[in-house]
Amino acid sequence: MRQARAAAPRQDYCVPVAPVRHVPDLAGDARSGLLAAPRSLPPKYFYDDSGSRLFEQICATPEYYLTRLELALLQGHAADIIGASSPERILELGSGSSRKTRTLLDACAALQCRCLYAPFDICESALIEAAGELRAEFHWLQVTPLLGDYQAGLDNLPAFDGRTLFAWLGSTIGNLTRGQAAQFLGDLHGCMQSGDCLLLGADRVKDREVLHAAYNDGAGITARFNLNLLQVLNRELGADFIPARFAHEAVFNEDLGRIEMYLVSLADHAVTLHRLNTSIRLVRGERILTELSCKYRREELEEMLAACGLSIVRHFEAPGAWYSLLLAAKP
Ligand code: SAH
Ligand code: AVI
Repeated sequence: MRQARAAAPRQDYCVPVAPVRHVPDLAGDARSGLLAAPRSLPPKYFYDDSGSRLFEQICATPEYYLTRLELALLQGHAADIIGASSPERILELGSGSSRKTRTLLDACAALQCRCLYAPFDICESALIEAAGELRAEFHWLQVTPLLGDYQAGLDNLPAFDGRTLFAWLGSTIGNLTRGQAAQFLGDLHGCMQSGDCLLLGADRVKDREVLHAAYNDGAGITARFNLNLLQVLNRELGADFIPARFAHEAVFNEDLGRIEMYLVSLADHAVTLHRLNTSIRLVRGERILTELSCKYRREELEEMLAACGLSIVRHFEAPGAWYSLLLAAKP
């Protein structure tokens, strides 16, 4: 008789988080955003496998100060953050490589706070890679990668009987409009239990030269990240964008307090989107808005958290008030 063998735990599996409400897919967003004037696409489509890797490379450029400043704040205050929030689970929104989260996990280990880790992202390859690395590094840690679109609602996140520290790092909040961000924080508040905390990283308004350089790095990695979106459209929608016909542009819109990133057409030309049975004509100089990156003022961040019912526990600031890391609790 053959002995039944226990199945080896799957290491490449992400738990799907079902959408609470309908959100358009790439075809829908391309129809409403690319066929319209002015043209735009949501930034979540940057993050295929190549896009996620390019983002990691952006983080290492000398101009992109955000990652380094946030990491330094986390390194300096992780013990305080874990001590104040005593999490039994850390659920990270838009976790990407989870690289900076290691500071929190190290603090958990040092404080004997054995919590679970649930990274939640739209990019499956990034989740699988990060989960594998974390399991190898933190033997005590149970990692449950969650795959989905957090803008489709949070009510279907796995229920948990215990305190959760929600983390939303990297200033990813900046990629929503201010209105969407306030609405999202309201959604998040709705799925938090009393005693849960939110750790929010957000970039601050600053000198326009510094901001400009961060989104126009000298090595051209941000340009490659932006142009990679065209490869996503070619692959997923059978489109025939020629990346060489576009240029990367990132400008700081001082009135709206945000970086706006565009792909600019370098010539008059037509592009066919076979899967949508349509084509578009772009004129020279015409722009497709691919990302917003909102930069916040200190009071704005505090007011936004208070407006959705969260109370601020700590507000850590990078030197020069260049970056904020806020810990807020649901009373
Ligand atoms: N938090 C990491 C990664 C930031 S990059 C850091 O600070 O370095 C933004 C991450 O958010 C990417 O991994 C991307 O895949 C994810 N993301 C973007 N939009 C998302 C959405 N709507 N739902 C889930 N994840 C999203
Ligand atoms: C993920 N997000 C916060 C980055 C940002 O700064 O807006 C994405 C990015 N875009 C260009 N560079 C980095």
